[in-house]
Amino acid sequence: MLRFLHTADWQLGARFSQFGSQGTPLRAARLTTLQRALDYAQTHALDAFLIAGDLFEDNHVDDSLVVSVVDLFANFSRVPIFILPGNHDPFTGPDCVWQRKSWRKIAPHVRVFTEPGTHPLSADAFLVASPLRQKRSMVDPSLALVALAAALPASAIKIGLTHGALAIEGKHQPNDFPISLQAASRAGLDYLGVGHWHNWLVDTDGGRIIMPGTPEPDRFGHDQAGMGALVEIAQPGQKPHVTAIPFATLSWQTLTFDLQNEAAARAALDSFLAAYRSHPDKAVLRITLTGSSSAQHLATLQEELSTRLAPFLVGQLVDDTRLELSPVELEALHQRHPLLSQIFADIDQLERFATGQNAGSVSIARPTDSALSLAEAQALLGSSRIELAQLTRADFVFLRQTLLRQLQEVSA
Ligand SMILES: [Mn+2]
Repeated sequence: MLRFLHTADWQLGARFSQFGSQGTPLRAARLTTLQRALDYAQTHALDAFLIAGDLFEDNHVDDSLVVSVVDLFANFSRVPIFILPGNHDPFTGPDCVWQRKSWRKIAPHVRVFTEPGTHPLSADAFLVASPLRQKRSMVDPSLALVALAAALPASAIKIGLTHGALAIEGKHQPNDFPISLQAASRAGLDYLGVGHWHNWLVDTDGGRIIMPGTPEPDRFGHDQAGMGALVEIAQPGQKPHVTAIPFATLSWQTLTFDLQNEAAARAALDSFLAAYRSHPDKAVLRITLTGSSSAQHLATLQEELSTRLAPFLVGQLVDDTRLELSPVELEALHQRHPLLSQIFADIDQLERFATGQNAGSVSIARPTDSALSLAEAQALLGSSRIELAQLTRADFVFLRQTLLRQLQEVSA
């Protein structure tokens, strides 16, 4: 029985610059998670720990990080560790991260594949690896495994390791190392461990090509990230038994707060925040505000939410709301900006012509504002080469919001 842990896409040294100073704990979490996964492999006496590319964010990461990683590997001397350069950290030559001085004192149980190669995993199992040596390529990196696997004894369990995009129609770029969906069976491999995409993906080539995703989530919306693949293979030709092992340190969670129904949004917010109150130092939270609101109400709400998010490791507030004028503001617009009021009436009329719908609650114009005739509308749009029928409701919502925001900026 061969048992190993397949991981990928650690991207140590990722900057998270969009989070400012909050990026520091996000970076640190990735090392903590690596330590946890190595500890798991050693505690369970696994035959190997595989890193299928992108251990590092890029070839320019701090030297102190490389030293930390080399030291960390040295602490887990009872599990053989195999590392493959990926597209983030390709083995490109003298300037790459794999050529730093620190690697010269790497422990003997750690191997970095700087070129395609073979390594025994047990008496009857072998690893064949095809590292990346550039950032982009149209060539399938698993092709190099065919000859390597063919040279192995027929009775051996054969494990492949490489990095790239699975060549799923419409889901990959042709220059992103496209890996054939039959790459494992084509090379006669029992298992092909790949890395690149950050979500768990295990149903390719009859369950023999596995993409475990990143063991530590690095963005919102990756709900299938945070795991490593525990792989058990009883004998050659037998389907691998794969178990997802959760390793993530941090939990990335999002909530949409819809101002159209603030009571319901507040109830959802309460339970959302309550779920992470016991471990606020592990929570990376994003709240997206949607719906429409007056500028004043929005400012008050943003202040309140910022306070409520403050106890968490990362609390991000995204404003996706639309501006709404109060009756007083609306009256002021009509009084002080009659021309603008007329423009809003024309927009309403255009929307009726284009979509057959009335503007409804978003209407800003006065009913008394005279509106365009169909002939005038067509003449106006015709000179800009716009087809009336091509305009959608979203176009009109965007148009009104753009005008209102500019008006707010001018009058602020
Ligand atoms: Mn990658």
